[in-house]
Amino acid sequence: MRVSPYPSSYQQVIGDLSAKGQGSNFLGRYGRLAGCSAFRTHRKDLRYHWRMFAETQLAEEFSARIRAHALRMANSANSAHIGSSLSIADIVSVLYTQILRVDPAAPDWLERDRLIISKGHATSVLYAALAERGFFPLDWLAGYCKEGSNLLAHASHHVPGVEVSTGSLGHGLPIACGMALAAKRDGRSNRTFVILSDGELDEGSCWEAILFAGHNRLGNLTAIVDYNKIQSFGTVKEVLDLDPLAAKWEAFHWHSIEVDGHDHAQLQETLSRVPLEADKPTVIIAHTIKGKGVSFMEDRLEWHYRSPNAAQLEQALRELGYSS
Ligand SMILES: Cc1ncc(C[n+]2csc(CCOP(=O)(O)OP(=O)(O)O)c2C)c(N)n1
Ligand SMILES: [Mg+2]
Repeated sequence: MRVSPYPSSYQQVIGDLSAKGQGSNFLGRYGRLAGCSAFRTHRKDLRYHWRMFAETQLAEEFSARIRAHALRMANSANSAHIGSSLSIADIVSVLYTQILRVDPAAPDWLERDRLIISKGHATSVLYAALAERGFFPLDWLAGYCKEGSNLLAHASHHVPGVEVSTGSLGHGLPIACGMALAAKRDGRSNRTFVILSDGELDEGSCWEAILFAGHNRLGNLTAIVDYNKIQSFGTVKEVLDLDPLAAKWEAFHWHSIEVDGHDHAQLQETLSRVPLEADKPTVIIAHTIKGKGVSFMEDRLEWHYRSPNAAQLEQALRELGYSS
């Protein structure tokens, strides 16, 4: 089996999944392939392409799993914001399978990378990803939004692996700036990532933080904007237009790049290269679709607040390749 360039990725995720008896078929298949001598003699570039393929497969399967968990959680808790969660499932998946240096056995490890989901209403996929990575048992997910559970409707730092409680929009980036500045001053190499929503950028506190990070040359900070073009009560264009979004961040001394927020290979390639410019914070503007992965939820405003009933859950899971 290959050596991963990311301390916490691929092999660790395989370990996490198989420890729980959930290793997937493709992991077994490619794991056996990697062990055979013919495969070992292949050229370096072939190994590279296989590695990229296997990592993308891993992240895509992880995405489907966390989408399915989020849908079941929304149905069981009768909670909202499923569209917002599905929107960032691919980003969260690539981060947790390929990018973040984190250790589920030591969630407070000082050198860990930090991830803040500033759009804290989209927390179901975060909880699902943390459970899949082994930060806590998968059966905790059934308690989501219910009496006696720590898994609150908005991200709670009482849950292992959640860095910061969020939900009141506009707080995540300012906190991430503080974390990145502290790491820089302490000489630590850990990175800070923060996922923001497009509607959230209506908050003035975001722009204070954008100004601050550029000024302080926080190259260890990466913001990912979930640019799904929909907020609670309308489209971003109708409510408060953000365009030209990349130019605005650039004017505040950030390096910007635009990607397809559902394209795993593109996300992986971009996230593994940050900072894209020395000593500059990076913003990744991820073009996404609210409700991505479930045909009747995609790009539909009403799925911001609705939860799927039993029949809708069944259809959604079928579309993701699950029978129930
Ligand atoms: C400070 C603050 N004001 C209002 C809200 C209520 N609220 C919840 S989600 C949301 C906006 C949703 O749109 P967007 O930010 O684009 O997130 P998406 O659901 O598209 O991910 C709002 C206004 C909030 N959570 N925080
Ligand atoms: Mg939005």
